[in-house]
Amino acid sequence: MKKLGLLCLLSLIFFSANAQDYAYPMPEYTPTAGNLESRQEFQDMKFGMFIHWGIYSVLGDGEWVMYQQKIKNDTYKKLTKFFNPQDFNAEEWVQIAKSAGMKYITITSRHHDSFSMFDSKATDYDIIDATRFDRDPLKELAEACKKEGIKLNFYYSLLDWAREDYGFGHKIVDGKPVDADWDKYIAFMKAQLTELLTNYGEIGCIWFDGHWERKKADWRYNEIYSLIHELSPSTLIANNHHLTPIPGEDIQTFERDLPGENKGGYSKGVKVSQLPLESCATMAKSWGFNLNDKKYKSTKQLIHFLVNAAGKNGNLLLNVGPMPNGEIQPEFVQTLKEVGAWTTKYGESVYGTRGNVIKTQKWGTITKKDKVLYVHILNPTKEPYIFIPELKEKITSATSFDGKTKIKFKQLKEGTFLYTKMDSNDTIDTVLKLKIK
Ligand code: FHN
Repeated sequence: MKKLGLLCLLSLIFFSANAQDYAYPMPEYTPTAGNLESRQEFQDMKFGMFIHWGIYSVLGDGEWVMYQQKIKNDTYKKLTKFFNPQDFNAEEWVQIAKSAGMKYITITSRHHDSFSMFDSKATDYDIIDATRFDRDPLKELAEACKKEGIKLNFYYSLLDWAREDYGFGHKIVDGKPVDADWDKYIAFMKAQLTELLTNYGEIGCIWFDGHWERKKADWRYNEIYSLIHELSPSTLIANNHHLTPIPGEDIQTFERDLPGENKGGYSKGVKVSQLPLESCATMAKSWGFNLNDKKYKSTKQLIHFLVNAAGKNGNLLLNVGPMPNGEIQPEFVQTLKEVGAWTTKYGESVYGTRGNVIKTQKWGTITKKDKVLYVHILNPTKEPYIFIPELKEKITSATSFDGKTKIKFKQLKEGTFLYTKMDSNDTIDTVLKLKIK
């Protein structure tokens, strides 16, 4: 019942998705050459690990536990005393991501609960000042990522349930919360973003979240985005506001959905833009560690998500919520290993590809790299062929993925027939290669 109430509330919050609703000044923005290059690199990477980790993990009830269990801030703060993740090993996390085939990591630097998971001089409510852990996990992660060639991105919550200057729940008048200190809050965020962009090496992306809680506020993106682009022009900005992107942003995100879809309920009316696209998804239901969440997605489901995202020209940012001891739960590690076996074999058909070659079909989708089309048969047909509509490119040859078996095809004006045996040994995805002119 509690969950149903929350769902209703969220769907109300997310109902409107019109970028024009945001009526405040935006930065004058022309991306630098370095920024445009980062966008290409981002698109080439295709697969990233999302990490939701905070003191909430102690309660094992997801990252919204403070809100859902109506825990007052003074009580919630006691969690800092129990958070001492002695088994945290940044190298291990990076290895798990890397062997799954993930090329980047996006980690929560501060979530809605207000707690900063990094050493921040802008607040004492951070991992160094408020816990006995006495280590900065983002610093350790930044070092491990650098060593292993993994890009590091920071999630940053705009919404804050605890700070007085934010004034959670206060009415918004003239773009600001009444009886709070909006100027101070904006200055605080700018100070933290400056820390995140100057103390952790090169950061691939700042990934904002929480705008949707305050749609009528002036978030001062003109200042915030300009600050980021000035401090680090190649760093990309994503904002999970569930709107069509607004000026100054470099990536468009889709929560629990493929680009252009709205099955998750967060993307109603959202138009797919020309920016690099990214879908984020959970491995079970929850983002933050949830002891009771056993709704694990299968390896096959996750690979299909990755391939379908690539087919729609997007990346997949797949989430893990580490446990309070600092480890990623074994169920996720196992599934990621299996995903890794697939990406090791078929990665070529995903990394560096672009999508939107055809509309997604019942049987699957297509990705493209240079003069090769990768046909992904995700749902084998009953007929001994598949039909590919709308294909403009002239096919010169069709083979199995390993190139060893030739495949008969007939290319007509209306589309192409590929006479293929669906590989019953490979029920996840039968990948075929079409060479084109
Ligand atoms: O409220 C958050 C949620 O906790 C999580 O961080 C997801 C990730 O996309 N975003 C928000 C809901 O839109």
